[in-house]
Amino acid sequence: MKRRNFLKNSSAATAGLLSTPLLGSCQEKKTTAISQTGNPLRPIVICTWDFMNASAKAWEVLSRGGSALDAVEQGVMVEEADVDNQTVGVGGRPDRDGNVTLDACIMDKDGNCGAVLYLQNIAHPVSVARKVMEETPHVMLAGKGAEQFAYEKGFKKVRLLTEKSSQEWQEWKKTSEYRPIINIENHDTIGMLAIDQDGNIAGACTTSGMAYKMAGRVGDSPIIGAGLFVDNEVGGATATGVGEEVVRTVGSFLIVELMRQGKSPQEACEEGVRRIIAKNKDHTDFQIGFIAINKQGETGGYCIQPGFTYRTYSEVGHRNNPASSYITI
Ligand code: SD4
Repeated sequence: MKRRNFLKNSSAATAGLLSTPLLGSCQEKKTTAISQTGNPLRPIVICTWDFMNASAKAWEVLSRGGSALDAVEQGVMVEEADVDNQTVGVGGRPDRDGNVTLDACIMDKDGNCGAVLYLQNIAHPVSVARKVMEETPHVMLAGKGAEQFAYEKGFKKVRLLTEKSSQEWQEWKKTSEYRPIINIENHDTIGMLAIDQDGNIAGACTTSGMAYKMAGRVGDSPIIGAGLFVDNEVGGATATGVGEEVVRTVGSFLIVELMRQGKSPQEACEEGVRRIIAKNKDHTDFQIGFIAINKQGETGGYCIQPGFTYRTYSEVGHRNNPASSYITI
């Protein structure tokens, strides 16, 4: 693959009007929300990847006056329940030992947050994270403690490993080579941000993490500030991709702080990616995608490798937006 770095952020704004992702696209674009009334665009939802059903569910909640918090929870639950999504919830790919372990977090307009890490046997980690936020004095619960808490709250024990994921794992074990495939195998985590009719922002992020990871490994997705951050005065950001790199730069918090200092969501995502690149000058063979939204309902997304897309749903339409990338083909 021939690669060339983007050196500038100045390309023309292009609204993402595509119903299918432009995989490998090297377009650079800025997605700017414009309300027909000229007021901040709300309600609105944005999520990583082409998760049409999840964003539609969140929109359904928002458009009947529901809160951003309910919208993001119910939106990402669609992917957690989808057995065909092998990177989130039921059907997720297991770790090296064949165990599916889930990470999720949620954050509300008041800066309250909850997270579960390394959770097994529970279909909806985001809802357990919400219970941690609302019904405990803690922010994070991990492993057996999180699972026990979930049962106490009425969640049912389910088998997360599907036949398909199990067979793929058996196949993987023949070589046991850990080689994440950019944009496909390991990168379909859903991070979602929403603004409701009252202008309040919330976010959620949920994943089964990197396929065939070491037992006990936790990525960025349940880490507040890394995989997700929301500040109701400013906006929110969330991430997908190789979690270790997002944690090292506290990516989502960084992006929200950059927006606080005046950057647009697009500019802030681009700077977030550049910080990661700066720490990995010789290691650009991995994917990170950031999305962000500000209080006005403006959105942005940026990634390292071509191929990342994100969904937006507002009065302006339901769109799959190809994100511009640091590396182009
Ligand atoms: C992780 N960030 O566990 C997650 C993986 C991911 O799309 O985003 N997959 O590192």
